[in-house]
Amino acid sequence: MRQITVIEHLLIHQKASPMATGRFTRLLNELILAAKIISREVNKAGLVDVLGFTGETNVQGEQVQKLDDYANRVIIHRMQRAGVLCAMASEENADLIEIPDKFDTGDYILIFDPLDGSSNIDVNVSIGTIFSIFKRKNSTQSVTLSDVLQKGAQQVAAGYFIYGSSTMMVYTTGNGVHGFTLDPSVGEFLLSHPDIKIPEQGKIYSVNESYWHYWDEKTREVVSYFKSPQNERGRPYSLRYIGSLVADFHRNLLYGGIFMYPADKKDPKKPSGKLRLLCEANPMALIVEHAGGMAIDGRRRILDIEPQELHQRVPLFIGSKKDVQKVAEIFGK
Ligand code: P6P
Repeated sequence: MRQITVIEHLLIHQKASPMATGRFTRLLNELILAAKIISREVNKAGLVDVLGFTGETNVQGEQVQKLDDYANRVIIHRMQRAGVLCAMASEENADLIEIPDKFDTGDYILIFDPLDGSSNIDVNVSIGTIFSIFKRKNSTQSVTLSDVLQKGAQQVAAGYFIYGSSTMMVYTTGNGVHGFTLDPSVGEFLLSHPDIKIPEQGKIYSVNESYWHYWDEKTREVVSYFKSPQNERGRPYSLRYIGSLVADFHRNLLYGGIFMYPADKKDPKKPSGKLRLLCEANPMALIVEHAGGMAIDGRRRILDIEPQELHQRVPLFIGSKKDVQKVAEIFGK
């Protein structure tokens, strides 16, 4: 296959699209540079002292690992200088991240999880960076939270970087889902998975079954369906669960299957489960829909949910269309 970089692909396939503007290309270029820097650190994490915890906790109440913090700082540093953003929001930061006056600004908004799956960093399991891009509604006044709290269907682009056996970038601007693999010898992400489509029905279900006793009856019925020999496939789905959303999602996107993080009663402060709407569910939902799949919270389409707050959590059932439709059917009974 001819070597095609991300930017080349964007320009070739979206000449007429508003997404091929120089400003969006600039945004993507800076994000890609940040990912290359993070990839370098992740890949040598075992060799230098970036493992372990900083001793702080983030807005989610999670202990911040050094690489989490490092990835967050790299993305903020690079993207503040991109000259195309009016605001950023990170899973690691409680509030909106302003763009200092000394930098140019634009109309794009970047929401990101700098290093998702970070609890796996020390054991060399794939982790990832997730990003979601909006355009602000009005360009007159200074940016406010209402500019950022847009429903997922308004995203102009979304994607993730996965730092695994190789480093990949998977993203969509609404014209299909495309995967690029980093060739470290040239330092470029090259097209390796053009026009990804998720199989209509999978053979894999991904969920943390240790929460069984914290789930409601409908959720238990859903999970029982996928592990039952009496389901429509006539055989149980295989359970695959890494505990790293980007890795679990990426495998199911390519092979087919369903990832579930249901609401549960294990933490009264998190009745809607652990995953965040803005920096996890929305970007993954945009990707999966443009790959032919589906994403719901059990009843509602993820991309239709009007966010109420920056770090709002949401139950997530995402993957092959027929499998997610089965979830909707069970919850809808
Ligand atoms: P649990 C990682 O911390 C993360 O946010 C996602 O990447 C992953 O899917 C989920 O949490 C795993 O959560 O409760 O199963 O350990």
